[in-house]
Amino acid sequence: MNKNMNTMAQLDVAAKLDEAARSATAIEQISLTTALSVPDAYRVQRLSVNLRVARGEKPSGMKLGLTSRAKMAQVGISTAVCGLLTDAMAVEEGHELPFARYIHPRAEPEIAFLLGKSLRGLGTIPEVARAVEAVLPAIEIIDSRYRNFKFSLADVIADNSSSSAYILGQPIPTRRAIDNVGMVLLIDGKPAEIGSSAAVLGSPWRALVAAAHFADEYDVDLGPGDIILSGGATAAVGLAAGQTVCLEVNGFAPIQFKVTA
Ligand code: 0L1
Ligand code: MG
Repeated sequence: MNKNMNTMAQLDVAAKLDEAARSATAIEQISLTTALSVPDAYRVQRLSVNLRVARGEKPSGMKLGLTSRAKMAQVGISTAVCGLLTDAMAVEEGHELPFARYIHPRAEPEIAFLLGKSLRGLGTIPEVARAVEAVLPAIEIIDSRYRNFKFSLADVIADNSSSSAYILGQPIPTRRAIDNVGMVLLIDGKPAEIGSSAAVLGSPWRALVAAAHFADEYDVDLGPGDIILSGGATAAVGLAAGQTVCLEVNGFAPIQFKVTA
């Protein structure tokens, strides 16, 4: 095994993960053959997103991952992570999600933030709250590029924390309480996961503070118009073609989309 990854090796892994996502083809975990540290993995993540940006995608924010116990237990990792979003990952509410574009997509219920100001240098809930223009319900579609959805902490970070798509609901002003709102993810009209936003680090606002810290640590510009996904409040649900997926969050309009072949 290599001890440290040089830039060429990081680029090589980034290209491999990028191609796996583009071709919807699962690959072997990187950490099975290469010593991948967490800092290396965040560098690979950035390099793989740079490849998307070079193809014309625009950065659109950050997702927090593994911010609830249900999510941590589902994948056996108990450290919060972040990933980078681009505009190509945004799916319009009510539109279709083509299953063939993904390897083994899963949906999870989230609270999202729309930023009105930069998050850089902010460190407390009152500070980050002042940077938020609106809160929104959101469904994140995660899709690990690794076979069987199995990975180590560094593997999943390198894979942009399984980022693949997100669907946003209607924004509402931030004065609406979001600390403990009920969330139900329905598949074909039947509840598949039921939870509360409080499962996300005790409050999604804490996930926003974590996003500000990640942005400072990994030098990510997050500002007006960017979206922050706070993390799944429940375990993620595996999707199949033909399903209709709906998220109901107390106090918000529901979000729905259909999974097509
Ligand atoms: O959004 C998430 O919590 C996903 C983080 C990566 C782990 C996973 O793919 O479930
Ligand atoms: Mg998520």
